[in-house]
Amino acid sequence: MKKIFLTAMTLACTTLATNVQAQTDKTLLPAQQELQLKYGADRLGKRYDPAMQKFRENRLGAFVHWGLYAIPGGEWKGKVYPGAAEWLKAWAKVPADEWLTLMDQWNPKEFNATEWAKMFKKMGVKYVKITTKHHEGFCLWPSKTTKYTVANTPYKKDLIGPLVKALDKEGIDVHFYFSVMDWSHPDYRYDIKSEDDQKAFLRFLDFSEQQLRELCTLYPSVKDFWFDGTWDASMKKNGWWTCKMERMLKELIPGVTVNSRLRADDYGKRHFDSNGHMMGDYESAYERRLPDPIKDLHVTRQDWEACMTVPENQWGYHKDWSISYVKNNVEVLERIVHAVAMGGNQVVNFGPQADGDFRSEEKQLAKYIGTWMKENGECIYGCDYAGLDKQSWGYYTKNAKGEIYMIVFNQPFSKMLTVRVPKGMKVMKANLMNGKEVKVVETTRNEYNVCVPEKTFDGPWVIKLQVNENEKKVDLYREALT
Ligand code: JFZ
Repeated sequence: MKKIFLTAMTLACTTLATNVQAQTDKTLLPAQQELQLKYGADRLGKRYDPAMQKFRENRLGAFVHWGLYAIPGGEWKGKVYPGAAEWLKAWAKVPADEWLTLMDQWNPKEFNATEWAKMFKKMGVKYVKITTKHHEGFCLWPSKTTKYTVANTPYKKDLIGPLVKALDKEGIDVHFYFSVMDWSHPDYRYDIKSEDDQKAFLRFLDFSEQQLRELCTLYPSVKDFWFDGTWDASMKKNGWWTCKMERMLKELIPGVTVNSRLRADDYGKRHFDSNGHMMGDYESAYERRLPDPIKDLHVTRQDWEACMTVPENQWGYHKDWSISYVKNNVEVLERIVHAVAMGGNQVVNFGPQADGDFRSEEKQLAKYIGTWMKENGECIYGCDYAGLDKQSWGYYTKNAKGEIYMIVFNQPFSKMLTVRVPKGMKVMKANLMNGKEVKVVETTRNEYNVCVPEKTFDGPWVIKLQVNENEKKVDLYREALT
């Protein structure tokens, strides 16, 4: 299993790299020379409707990976596995039937949808992506399509419904994670090697379609579907289905957004079609990594969302966080800022315990991020790539009014920050978030020093710059860069 997964991942990444290349170096074919695709990109360029605009302005989200894997928490028959806890079934080679008997222990007595929504609200996230079904096949909603659901556990109750309601009430958008790959279903195939395989797989695709329709009917306020587990050869040979699902969801839920990971085209090309156009509404390949702030500026032209784990690679609950590197608060914050500074969203993962509560480290992290966002959130929400050269002190973002923020992670010894601006732009004034003005000195043409006070807290400074911006020139500069 591990081998299959790794091979699939390597392939996925290689394909992706080639496609990104095609996107960036303007080698896209003129429209009339493009391959005629039935299941390629449904649209060229970004979406600008209000729902997509909202997705983009949200910028900060939380991921929740919750399923049966939270019960063993990375340990099977006395052995602790260091790999991702939600993949434990694969690491410990547990047969599906045996794995699914964990359902007899599913009873999250501490689960409180209102408390969850309050924690996320305080953290300052604008959306929550929740695993409706991960690779194991267990559904957090009482699906009529399978017996592997919450309805057939001691807990009995729906988990998605109350969560949707509580999040809706707090004004937090709900996004559904959905794994197409399903280890519980006898008709799932990794590849299609015979007619029988295809027949079985078609039955499986029909089952998946029913599940998606059900989710749309039961929870019509959902804003986004984030697909996963679509890298197998079987899916690449059935790209038509991914296209059909994207269209179906968009018909059932007006404005819904869909990630690029769902999609494969007529030739099995994923994320980007054979003509190099992104499929779906936003790119979702930046997983536990981020684009390089100098080399990868092409991403600033598309919509994208990154997702990150707090330990090295644990999405589901793992009982032992001491076995791998765990990021500190400032590192998590830096990844949020890094993504926004390049025009993307960042989603921070949570892996709730089997009892329905969050581990203390995650609660503490949510609190830290929330405190910082409350004071400095205006440099995140609705902000974008600022078009300025990256400096080693941190990152820039830009709000809709064209004001620029400096988010300072590395406080220099000299307490002076270099700001290099494009021709035609002048820095007029700099203020801290508390309104206090800080000194700006023009050192040479198009270059300034912004002075920062002594730091007395754990986290980055935010400085807001008033610039007399010549939009046109800045855009030209950005064109030249990318
Ligand atoms: C997938 C899942 O296997 C994992 O358990 C978790 O849900 C994560 C969010 O998604 O893992 C992936 C999927 C894609 C890549 C890497 C890990 N990728 O494209 O590099």
